[in-house]
Amino acid sequence: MSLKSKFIGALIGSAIGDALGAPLEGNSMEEVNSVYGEDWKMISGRYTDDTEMMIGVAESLIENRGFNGADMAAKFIQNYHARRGYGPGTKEALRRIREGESWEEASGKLFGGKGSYGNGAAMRIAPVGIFYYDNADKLREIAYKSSHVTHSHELGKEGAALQAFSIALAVQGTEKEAMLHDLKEFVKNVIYKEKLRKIEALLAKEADKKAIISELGNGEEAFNSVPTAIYSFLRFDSFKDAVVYAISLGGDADTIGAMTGAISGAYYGEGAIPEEWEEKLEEGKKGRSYIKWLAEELYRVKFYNV
Ligand code: F2R
Ligand code: MG
Ligand code: MG
Repeated sequence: MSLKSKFIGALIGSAIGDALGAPLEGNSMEEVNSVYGEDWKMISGRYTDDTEMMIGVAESLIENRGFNGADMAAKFIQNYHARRGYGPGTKEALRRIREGESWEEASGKLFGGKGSYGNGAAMRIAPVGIFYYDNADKLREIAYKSSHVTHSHELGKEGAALQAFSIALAVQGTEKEAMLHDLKEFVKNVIYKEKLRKIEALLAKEADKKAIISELGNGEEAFNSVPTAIYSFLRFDSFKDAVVYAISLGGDADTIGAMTGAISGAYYGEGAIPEEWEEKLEEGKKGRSYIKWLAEELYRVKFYNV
């Protein structure tokens, strides 16, 4: 499978997971499973803040041939539409920057000066995961820096780096068995190390959904959602099964769907994404064609530097 197909799969897969999970965000696993059976249809195809911010990350990397914090913050602000449903911390960080604070300082003022550990940095990280898929040190550096625009807490940044590295391993085509080992070597924070250990144990016994939610989480915190997305990807053998499972856990369904979709799309490539989902994903100025174009541009800049 071509690398270009993996680049497109990661970005479109993320947007599809987001749009598929969006109507279910905030519902419990029991509520989701009482309404949905086997047939998972894309309802509106509208994406949320997850994809709007991912678009900003991609645009900025392309225009700057790499990371530029002031520009990335500006892209987030230009693209911002409150109706996409942003987290309160991210909203506040972007307001501060819009009103003149520097992008380096704004996010550190949130949550009593601790910074955010929400999953808002991880949910948008797919462009970093594909662009730096072949350089783990650079990937970590840019994942931390791009997170810092809105998320300065160590756990928010580490969650984004872990998600980006999962996407990178998927682009490389790393065998699933080897992936957990590589992720454990990569991650620095003890909370994520423990979650990766739990993933291994849960995969070994095909645990039920209640156990996954209580052990890995389905919330808005990066440490309660990034590991859940990695688990969803590792447990299943297709893009569709992984993403449907991720969303069926309820809770932060759009975001866990987006992160599972990004890893799965990077692993299986665009061709493995159900056509009926891709066709239903919103079109328009920054819709599915634009997202595909961004992935192609990241590929072009990376490999041809033009
Ligand atoms: N905001 C939403 N969904 C609610 C509205 C959707 C509704 N359908 C609508 O249309 O209005 N979803 C999006 O937000 C999540 C990403 O959040 P982000 O960007 O990380 O925001 P924030 O506020 O920084 O963090 C999220 C929450 O985590 C807790 N938290 C974070 N850091 C904390 C700290 N240091 N101490 C204590 N708590 C902390 C807080 O509860 C934050 O609000 C995604 O789901 C995205 O889809
Ligand atoms: Mg969202
Ligand atoms: Mg969400």
